[in-house]
Amino acid sequence: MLTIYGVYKSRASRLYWLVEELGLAFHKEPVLQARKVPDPLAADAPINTWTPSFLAINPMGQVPAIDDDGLVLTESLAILLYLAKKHGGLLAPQDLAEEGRMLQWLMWGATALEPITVVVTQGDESGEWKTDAGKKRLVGIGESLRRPLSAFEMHLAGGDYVVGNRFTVVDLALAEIVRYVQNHPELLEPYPRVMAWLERCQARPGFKAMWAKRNAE
Ligand SMILES: N[C@@H](CCC(=O)N[C@@H](CS)C(=O)NCC(=O)O)C(=O)O
Repeated sequence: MLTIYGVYKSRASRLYWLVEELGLAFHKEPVLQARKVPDPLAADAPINTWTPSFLAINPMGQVPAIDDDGLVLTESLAILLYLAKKHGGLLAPQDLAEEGRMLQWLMWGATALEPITVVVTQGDESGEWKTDAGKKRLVGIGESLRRPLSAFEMHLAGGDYVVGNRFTVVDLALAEIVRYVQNHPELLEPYPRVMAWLERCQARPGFKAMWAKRNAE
C-alpha cells in the first residue's frame, strides 16, 4: 500500500496530482506543517511535521514523504519520478536520454526556480505583498525570476511540453512550482509560452481533481 504523508495544502499536492493521473490507490496521512498548529508538540495536537512519529519517517520534519510497501522516501521531486517510473506509462521516461532530460529539469526546478517561487507563496500567506516594502520586494523577485523563466520560455519554443512532446511527470512538477506565483500575473506575463503551458497542465482532469480536493481540505 502507498501511504502519502502531507496535506493537500503543501508540496504533497504534487503527489496527490500524480496519483490522480495514474489512478493509484493510496492512504493519506494528513500531516500538517508545524507552523499551522498552535502547539505542535501538545499531546492532543494533530499529527504535524514536529510529531515524533512523523520525524521518524522524515527527520527533516517536512512533507511530503511516502511509505510504499515499506520503502520510505522523502523529497517530493524524487518521489514523483520514482512513482512515475514504478507505474510506467507515458508520464515516465521511456529511455535513458529522456530520464537524463527529466532529471535535468527536475533539478533545475528544485535549484533555479522553487527557491524563488516559494517565497511568493510565503508572502501571500503573511500578507507581505500588501505592504509598500513588500511590493518593492516582489518587484525584485520578478527580476530574480527573469533568468530561469526566460530560459524556460525559450525551451518551450521547441514544444508544448518539457520533455518528449507529451505531458510527463516533469511538467506536473514544474507546473506546481510555477503555480506559486500564479496569484501575481505580472510575474508571468513576460513569459507567454510559460503561461500557456501552465494553462495546458492545469486543464488536465488530474490537476482539477487534485485542486478540488485541495480547496475542500
Ligand atoms: N525539498 C522538499 C521541501 C519540503 C518542504 O519544505 N515542505 C514544507 C511544506 S510545503 C514543510 O513540510 N514545511 C514544514 C516545516 O518546515 O516545518 C521537498 O520538495 O519535498
